[in-house]
Amino acid sequence: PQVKRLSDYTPPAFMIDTVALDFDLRDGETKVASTLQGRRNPQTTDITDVLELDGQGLRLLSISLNGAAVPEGGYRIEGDKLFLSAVPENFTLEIVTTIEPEKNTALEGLYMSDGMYCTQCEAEGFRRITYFPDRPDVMAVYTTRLEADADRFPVLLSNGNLMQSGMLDEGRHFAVWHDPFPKPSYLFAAVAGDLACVRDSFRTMSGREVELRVYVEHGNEHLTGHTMDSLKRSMKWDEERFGLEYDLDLFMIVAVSHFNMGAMENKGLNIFNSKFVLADPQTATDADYERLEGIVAHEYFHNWTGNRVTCRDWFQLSLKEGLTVFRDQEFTSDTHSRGVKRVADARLLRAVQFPEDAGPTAHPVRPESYLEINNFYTVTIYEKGAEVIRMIHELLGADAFRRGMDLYFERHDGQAVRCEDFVAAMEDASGIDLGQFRLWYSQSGTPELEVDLAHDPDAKTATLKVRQILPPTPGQPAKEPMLIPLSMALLDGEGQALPLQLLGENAEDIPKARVLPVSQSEQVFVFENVDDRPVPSLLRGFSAPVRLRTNRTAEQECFLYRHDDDPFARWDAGQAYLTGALTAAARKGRYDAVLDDDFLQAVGEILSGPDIEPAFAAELLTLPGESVLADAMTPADPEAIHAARNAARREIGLRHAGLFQESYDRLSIAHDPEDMSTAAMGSRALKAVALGYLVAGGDTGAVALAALQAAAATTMTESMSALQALNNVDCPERRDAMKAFHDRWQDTPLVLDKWFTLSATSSLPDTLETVKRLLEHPKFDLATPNRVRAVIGAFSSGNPVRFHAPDGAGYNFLADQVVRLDEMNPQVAARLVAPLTRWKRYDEARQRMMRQCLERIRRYAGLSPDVTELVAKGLG
Ligand code: DPP
Ligand code: ZN
Repeated sequence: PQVKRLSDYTPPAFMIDTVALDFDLRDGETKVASTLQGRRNPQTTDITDVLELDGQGLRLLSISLNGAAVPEGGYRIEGDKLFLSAVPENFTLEIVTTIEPEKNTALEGLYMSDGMYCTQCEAEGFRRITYFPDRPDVMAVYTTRLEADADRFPVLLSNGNLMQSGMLDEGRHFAVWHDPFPKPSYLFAAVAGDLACVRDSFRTMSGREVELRVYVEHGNEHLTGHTMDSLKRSMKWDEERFGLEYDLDLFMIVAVSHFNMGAMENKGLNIFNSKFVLADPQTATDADYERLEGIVAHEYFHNWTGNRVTCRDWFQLSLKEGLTVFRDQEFTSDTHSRGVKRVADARLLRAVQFPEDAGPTAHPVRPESYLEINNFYTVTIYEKGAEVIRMIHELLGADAFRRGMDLYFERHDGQAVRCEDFVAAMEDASGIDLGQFRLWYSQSGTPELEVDLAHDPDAKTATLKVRQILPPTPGQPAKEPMLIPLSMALLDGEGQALPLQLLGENAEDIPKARVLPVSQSEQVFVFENVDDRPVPSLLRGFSAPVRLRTNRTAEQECFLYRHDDDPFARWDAGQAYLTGALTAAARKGRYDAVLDDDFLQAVGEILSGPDIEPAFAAELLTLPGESVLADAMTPADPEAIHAARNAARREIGLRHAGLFQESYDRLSIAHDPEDMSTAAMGSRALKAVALGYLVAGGDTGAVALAALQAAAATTMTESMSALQALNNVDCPERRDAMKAFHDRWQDTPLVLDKWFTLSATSSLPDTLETVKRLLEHPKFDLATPNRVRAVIGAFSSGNPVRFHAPDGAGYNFLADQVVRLDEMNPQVAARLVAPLTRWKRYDEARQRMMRQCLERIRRYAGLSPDVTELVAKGLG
């Protein structure tokens, strides 16, 4: 496989205006006839007469140009490319190929999932369906005819509107769909199956009636309510917040059980992992509800940011993904709690993106090269990309940002563009220079901000000294200083924000919070009229995706944890304190009195404080995860971290057993268990935290309480919070509750996945043995990505203390599974490799074993480009 480089981009020599596809779906072999109308690309001076098409795993039956069969010698096939020569200025190209969807276990292109046909074409799946210039800057109007057995595949769907349908001989039938909007091939979709349809409608802001359909397996109709509701709210929100209206008369979502990703935004025909469609309070947790809503919104929002304006090439992936994640985050913030959402997003970024940015697969938000684009659907492209958009939003302000969005659509609707075009629209609409800011797109790695406060009581000044450190990353040894918006305030002894008068500034309208534009390696900001030493509240609202280091004392961090009025900064002060205390304990190997009394008291105040939002309290009381702590310790010692975190949980649980019990009792009756309002979900989140700490405190009554909750639960949220509380305790109650859960849900795949994940993430010492047995479970199936992720992914990414077992058994297990899965589904196999590539963070013995595992994978004959790329980067 060849490395692709952004700098090698050339526009296509030929454009395709229309595509007519005809699928003859038959057992064993599907025939695909494609008719392309094309012409020379007027935007290029390329005078070649050779048309380049992509194709992978296709059997070519015939090819004809302007009505005449192309003779052998008129084209040549080299690897996954077909080169057709003597192509005139305008042409009609007809290509007939056959494919075998039944044998497609990679789940890219056309494949079968539980007896239905479906497609996944992003990023390069369309080339597995037919020969085509499979690149996003070739946008065409598609007409799709599907023909199949009428009994087994009564539902035939593709993008756009249904034009025609009817019966044929031999019990077959057909449907013709037409999508009037030009689109790149990665947005093509088709479905054929026996599905139930749930219908609704949405009236757009201009008064058009849009038909909404959700297709699911028969018997699952009652599980689609939250999906339909989320869709309608997303449509309304996009109209209100961005003035963006849906553009077709029909919007469809199809749920499939075998899916590599979460969901896919195909024009007018979204295809979803069933995990993110099906939900009711009995089978889905509150967290599942929130995730489902966010994903439905995300895919819907792509209709404008991704589909109407798409990417020129895959190096621009964050153009649509970063922007669309920003949009779905805003939707969730407007719908639920902004502060809680900000904390959740920061938590994810720290737990997953910062380590990626610090490891051997680090890449910029706009990468410059790749071997396999599937490996670039990363937290950096998505979540860091969204942070970059958020910083633009903060730098410009909401109004100018909205004008920038309007200008972006005005300029680029119907085009395939670059990240640069988005930034330029924002600049032009606001008049704000984003020159230096652009480095966020090209420089990889997480910037570190070192912020020290000094107070001079005589001069009455407070001085913030800010240093930015840009650590080297693969291919980028040295970097230029970036523009980092640092949102801050100075708090007095009562926690009140002080006026922030910068040196030499007029004393009028002095704000109490500011965004400091940090743009140099070292900078100093001096504030006047500060009588007493203040405590700096920093990076408020997580104003930039950076690592913050300060000279604040543990005492000051606890003070902010009590008093900061900015939700993120308050939570972050607590996390900073905890990270310091827990890693110190882990380094010393001493697990008594891990936490200061000061902090424990603050926890008590949060629990008994009257006016704190329960969902936010739950965040404040949740310790940094083991992976975040490992990231702050060099070399990371997974066992010491596990011990320190457990010790801290025990201390908190013991100290406040009474308050946790009170909270638990109060929250148990605060809402109906099936009330899915934001407030009810928040109460349950805090109740789960309380139960967790009661069990962590070691009281035997607490285990009985959790067991009782598991047995009596009438909803999945109640069930799961009880099982999670028991999951790391070696007791008969855990075994009984797990068995009862398994027996009750063994025929409900999405719930059984939860059982698999609980089993794989228990920190009990024998978990690896359990996981190996799970692979022999009758319901385990390597061909089902959700199940693979629920067992193998959960163990290797969600159970650090067992994955990093000192004998290397966890590493060997993962290497074996990666190799086994790669033959079947490279994309999912590659996703599993990441934990092995982070060997630099660990001690020498672990480093050696992890590298040996990577070497062992690399030596495997026939390894996919997907896994090859990650293993090669991992070995450095
Ligand atoms: N379906 C994936 C997403 O929406 C890739 N586009 O992010
Ligand atoms: Zn997306």
